Amino acid sequence: MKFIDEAKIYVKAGDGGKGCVSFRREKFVPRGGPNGGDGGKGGDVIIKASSSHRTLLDLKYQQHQTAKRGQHGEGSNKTGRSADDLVVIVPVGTLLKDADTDEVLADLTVDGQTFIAGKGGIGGRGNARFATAKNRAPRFAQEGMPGDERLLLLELKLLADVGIIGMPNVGKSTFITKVSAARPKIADYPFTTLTPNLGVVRIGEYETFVIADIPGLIPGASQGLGMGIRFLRHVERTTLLLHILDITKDSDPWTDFEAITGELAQFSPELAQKPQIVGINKLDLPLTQGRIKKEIDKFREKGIEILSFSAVTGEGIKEAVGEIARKLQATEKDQNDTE
Ligand SMILES: Nc1nc2c(ncn2[C@@H]2O[C@H](COP(=O)(O)OP(=O)(O)OP(=O)(O)O)[C@@H](O)[C@H]2O)c(=O)[nH]1
Ligand SMILES: [Mg+2]
Repeated sequence: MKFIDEAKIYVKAGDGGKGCVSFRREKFVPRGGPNGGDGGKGGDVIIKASSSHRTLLDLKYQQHQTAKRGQHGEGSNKTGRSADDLVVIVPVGTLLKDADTDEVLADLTVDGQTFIAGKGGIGGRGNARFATAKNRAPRFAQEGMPGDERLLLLELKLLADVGIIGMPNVGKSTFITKVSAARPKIADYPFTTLTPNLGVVRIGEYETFVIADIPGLIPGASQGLGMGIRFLRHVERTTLLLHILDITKDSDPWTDFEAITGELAQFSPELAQKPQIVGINKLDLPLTQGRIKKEIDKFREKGIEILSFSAVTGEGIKEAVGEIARKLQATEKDQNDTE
């Protein structure tokens, strides 16, 4: 299914139904009293998060979400029926903004969470309500109130504990395949991954964490090179980042590491500050084995501990997952302590 993480929609809640002007008609009674009923309420537009939805694709093609109007009131004091609410389903993790002011209206991070994006108008009162001692036969009734309308910007930001970042082709998708049931496409060319993938990693019997694989980053991504940096929003909510590097004939992991960290900072300083676990992949390759020690030392000199593993053979993967789980717990504990 196509992954769409942004949509702009116009919501219009239902207008209230009109109040009715009507008079009782009875045999032999020349003029009965007023009996026009009230109009019904218009439907609300409700945005609801669901974990069974993964994308905003549906909304890309249904940009107008209009709830029905209330029924008009009728004679014999019959109130018009209120319209049903219109429920628009979005994936969990959807942020709702007012498209005109950019104000954040709601962040739907829990399955079933709702936000009323537009309130339906109340129905107009029928003429029966306006009868007074002075005016026993009012010939007027109210219009219904208009339903709210507005332009909404929807932004999906995936919810994961760990975000995998790194240059294209370093083995990010291979890693997620190795540690979870996710099966993203893997291939020996850059930009194989075009949309984020989520995987659930099991640690121990009951504990799990969610890991997100996003498209590769390159130097200049913040200027729009490659796939750009807009996918970084999907790792913004994570607790920590797993930064995967590889060693190729003409590349140097430290230079790559600095370049990618620079791109993160361009996207958001908070993201660049997030705790990272750094790992060199493809440990099974002779080229990697020949240089790994020297490369690890370079990181150590800068005070950064770094892991090494092979997402193909599985060497070092268990240790990497253990380290991620440990750091996740430690970071979450720190965050809870400071809150
Ligand atoms: N030898 C070896 N090859 C690996 C390893 N991990 C990944 N590869 C290979 O490297 C290539 C790229 O792997 P991917 O997992 O698609 O890389 P990616 O980082 O997801 O790449 P993008 O989605 O393009 O950003 C594939 O041909 C993989 O088979 C590894 O540990 N050892
Ligand atoms: Mg990939």
